[in-house]
Amino acid sequence: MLNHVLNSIAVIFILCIRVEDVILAEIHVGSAINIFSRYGYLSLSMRVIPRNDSDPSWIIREPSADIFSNISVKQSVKRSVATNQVFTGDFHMEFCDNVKQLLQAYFRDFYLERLDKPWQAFTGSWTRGVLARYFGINVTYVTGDHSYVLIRVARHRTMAKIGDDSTELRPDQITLHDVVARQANLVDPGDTSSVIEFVKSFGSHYISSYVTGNSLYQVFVYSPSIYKKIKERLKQKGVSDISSTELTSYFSPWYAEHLGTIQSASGNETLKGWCEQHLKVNFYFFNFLSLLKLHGNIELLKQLNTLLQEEALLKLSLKTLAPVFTNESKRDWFYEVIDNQIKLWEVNMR
Ligand SMILES: *[C@@H]1O[C@H](CO)[C@@H](O)[C@H](O)[C@H]1NC(C)=O
Ligand SMILES: *[C@@H]1O[C@H](CO)[C@@H](O)[C@H](O)[C@H]1NC(C)=O
Ligand SMILES: *[C@@H]1O[C@H](CO)[C@@H](O)[C@H](O)[C@H]1NC(C)=O
Ligand SMILES: *[C@@H]1O[C@H](CO)[C@@H](O)[C@H](O)[C@H]1NC(C)=O
Ligand SMILES: CC(=O)N[C@H]1CO[C@H](CO)[C@@H](O)[C@@H]1O
Repeated sequence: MLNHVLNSIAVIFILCIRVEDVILAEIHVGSAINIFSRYGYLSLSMRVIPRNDSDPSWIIREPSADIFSNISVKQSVKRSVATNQVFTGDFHMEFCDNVKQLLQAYFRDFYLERLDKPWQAFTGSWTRGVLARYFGINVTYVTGDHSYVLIRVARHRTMAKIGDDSTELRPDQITLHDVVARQANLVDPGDTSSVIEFVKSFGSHYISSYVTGNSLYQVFVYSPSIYKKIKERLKQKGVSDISSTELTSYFSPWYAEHLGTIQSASGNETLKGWCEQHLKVNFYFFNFLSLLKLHGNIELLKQLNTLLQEEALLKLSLKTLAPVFTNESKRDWFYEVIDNQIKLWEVNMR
């Protein structure tokens, strides 16, 4: 049985390439993608981390299929995020006990239905060296002996979703292209390959919502004992109740073992220059760049509000294609096969 399922995965892996009928120039809510075709490698087809490629214009280039007819007309809402504030987006600080929590934190806003560890779909293939490069830290600190704080400032640009409030699609709300409906009808409870065929042809998930924009982020590395002290202190006091000197000290080489370089999700070089110019901190005899300098600095946030353009994917929600199956027993069987595949991937990738 296990062997059979493993074979099926291999089949998906090879044949998925054929789904590339439609390559989206623009991301589009309602498009279906096959997450199994690039499990562990999704950061190659979705711009979520600074990449070094010659064409910076794409945000998602995952092969996708249009399966819902009229979904964009009837149900998708796409709009620019309102900008009546100094800065439109969020500023976050996350405490991460270990590397796994750091990955989890970075991909906190990426939801893939039925996956317990959605971040693995993006990071499963990363080596320590790749991870270090993406997070802007020295690879010697990517070990079990360190803890991390991730600071991130994200500027939201466009938000798209299906429906007005809920992102839930019900079978009675959708119309399928005929070819999709026909193959959905061929799914036969008990027959794994009928689901595999369907997924291979159209996908496993559809895009139910996303947010684009750009972000700056920085990773601070600590020894676990110092990390615990700082975490405890900030938990008791709150960032805004601590003097700026004290706060600066925690995010300086005084306490941190290592300061990561400031990265942008899109890898934009212009932003790098801006950071070097504006985010310098002098603290006693230390000179370094810190995102914390933005904390409460209206003038700098105002500038960033303009500089962070629509260049990367900041949030994503993928839902399974289950609503395609109006017949309940077919739908349950779809879930069962999908869940098995996901479990195998999550076990096999680390
Ligand atoms: C980016 O790619 C260029 C050309 O392939 C290479 O010279 C450069 O070192 C790369 N930079 C990074 C940060 O990987
Ligand atoms: C990384 O850290 C090690 C040990 O602290 C050091 O020897 C090495 O030069 C550093 N590498 C880079 C690229 O900074
Ligand atoms: C990088 O960001 C700057 C400032 O917002 C912008 O002018 C420039 O077009 C961006 N570059 C790329 C390659 O997107
Ligand atoms: C649902 O599908 C099953 C299996 O293909 C079939 O036996 C059953 O009649 C279908 N139910 C309905 C209401 O069409
Ligand atoms: C298949 C389907 O529902 N097509 C409709 C899509 O929307 C246009 C414009 O509203 C209609 O004319 C089509 O009939």
